[in-house]
Amino acid sequence: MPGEALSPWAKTLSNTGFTTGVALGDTDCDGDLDMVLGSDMAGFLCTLWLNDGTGEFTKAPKDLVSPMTVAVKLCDLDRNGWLDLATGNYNKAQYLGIPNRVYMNDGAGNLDYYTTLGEARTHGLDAADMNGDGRVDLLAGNYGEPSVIWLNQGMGPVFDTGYWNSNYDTTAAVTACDVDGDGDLDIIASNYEGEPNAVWRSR
Ligand SMILES: [Ca+2]
Ligand SMILES: [Ca+2]
Ligand SMILES: [Ca+2]
Ligand SMILES: [Ca+2]
Repeated sequence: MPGEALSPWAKTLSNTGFTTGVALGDTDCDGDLDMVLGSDMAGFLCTLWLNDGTGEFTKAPKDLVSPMTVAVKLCDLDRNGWLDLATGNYNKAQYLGIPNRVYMNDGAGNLDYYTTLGEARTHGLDAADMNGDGRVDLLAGNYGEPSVIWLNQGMGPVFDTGYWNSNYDTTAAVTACDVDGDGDLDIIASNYEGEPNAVWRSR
């Protein structure tokens, strides 16, 4: 109701430690939003939390073996109606790139490791159909090296890259959106270390 105060409702999930990424989506197709948490600390894995429909979350039995995950993104990569997961990974302590990962939903709500995507210092992820072919592509914003669009070629899916490279910016987050209203998706990259943020317009 307009003007009505929100009821205080603070709650915590059991400790997963050093969480750096969160994504919400209905991973088990039961009508409520579930949650994936990523952690960039060595020794902590990604976790999937299932919603009982009232906002109470229970951790799925199986953790996702995705090391040093800074960003998580849920999206339907194979267009079967079940949300899949991409994780952006980065060894911050050693300033090293490590492979990003893709997990496919098995159609029962389980996210199974599927493939890696490159080896970069990925800090930000987004998912959108960048080339308008109906398949969701993945954007990886990388820190101190070129950022990349992974084009979804279907057939599994298989990914191809080279579609978009930025400068060697210290990119911390990326998002795809149509900023100039011409019907195609552009990209906003937010950069760290005092660098200008950037808007990349599709032409
Ligand atoms: Ca659900
Ligand atoms: Ca899927
Ligand atoms: Ca596409
Ligand atoms: Ca545009």
